[in-house]
Amino acid sequence: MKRVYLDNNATTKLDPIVKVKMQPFFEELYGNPNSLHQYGMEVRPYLNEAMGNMYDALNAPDPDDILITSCATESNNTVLKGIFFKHILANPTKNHIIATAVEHPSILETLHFLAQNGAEITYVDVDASGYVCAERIASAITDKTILISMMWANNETGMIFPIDEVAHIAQELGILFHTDAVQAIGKVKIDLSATPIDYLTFSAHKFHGPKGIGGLYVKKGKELPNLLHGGEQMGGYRAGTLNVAYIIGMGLAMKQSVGHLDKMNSDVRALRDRLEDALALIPDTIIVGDRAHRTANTILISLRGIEGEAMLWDLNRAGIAASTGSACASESLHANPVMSAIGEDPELAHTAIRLSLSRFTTSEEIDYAIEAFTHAVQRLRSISSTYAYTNEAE
Ligand code: C6P
Repeated sequence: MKRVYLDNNATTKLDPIVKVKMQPFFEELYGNPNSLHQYGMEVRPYLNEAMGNMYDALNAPDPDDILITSCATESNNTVLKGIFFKHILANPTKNHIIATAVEHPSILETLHFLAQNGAEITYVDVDASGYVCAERIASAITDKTILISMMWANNETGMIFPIDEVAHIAQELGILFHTDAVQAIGKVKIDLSATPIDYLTFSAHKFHGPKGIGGLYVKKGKELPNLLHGGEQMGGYRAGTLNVAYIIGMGLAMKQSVGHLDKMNSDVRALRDRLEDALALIPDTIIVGDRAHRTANTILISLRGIEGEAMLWDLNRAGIAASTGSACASESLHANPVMSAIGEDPELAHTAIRLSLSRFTTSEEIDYAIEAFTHAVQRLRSISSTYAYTNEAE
């Protein structure tokens, strides 16, 4: 059966050249980089190269830190809990955190936990297109605000948020600024020397690196308390033997992705637009967000009268991988939380399908996806009495 992978916001395939680069570190180059013998020492230049790739890709100034974590969820927990321990516990008069209402659960659930422990949180709503403007964030600031945490691009809608503007507002007011850039690497230009970001989260498997490795950029002077005690790795900040092969894979994957930024915004965008234009011709569909403000690979479409999960199953039978939204919420069959936050029509939240391409997606795959998607909608609508009834009534 033909298989087409259109769930690249959930995870991506490993770039073949990244796999080749990682291989020796599972075989002959297996030393612990903290060891003082040859086995340890011979690994270090490769680690330095990988870290250099990440600093270059993000244009991060040299004195700043990039901490290696196991995933973006860990990076997000680290920054929020670190700020709570370092700043809010020390000075409870500055206990206010601002985030958008559509952050990833690793932000939202950590904030709920911090709220139970004395932090005050404002969740800023998005508008009907899934966007939130800088003025809306600014109007939530109080003299108690210590941190603004705002994702760079939303994982479900692909909407790109005004990070540069908000980062400058935060800097001017002396407020810490964190961005979850998981869905932005390789899709939008990131320049940490120009945009005053204090903390930035990323995860290798979203840009064709391996799963189980991520990072947190920390600006010089904005250090957080130690996360894992018990060793000198990561400057003592996160003890534990480094995951050498994966760090090397992540470094090259980030270099490759950022190197393909133009391709993402030309070739991948053209494929996405062709798919979107074809799906928009299907009656009773809503595509969320102006595509000029979305990452070039993402479509979130709502199909009136069709349950998202039913559509997923039909697509899956045709070999197409899509999702109803965030993969980590897929085991609970509730409404798509981002669609709920966008509001208006409650049916939207149950009928959303996310399609996300990558630089490995081909034109033939898009042709096949258009055909299979259209066929699935026709089939499901033909058996849905609710849809038939609503249509007759109109
Ligand atoms: N979003 C999705 O289907 P991890 O799995 O920890 O490396 O990444 C978590 C994460 C954090 N922030 C954003 C914006 C994300 O999109 C994700 C992962 C996947 O949308 C899986 S839930």
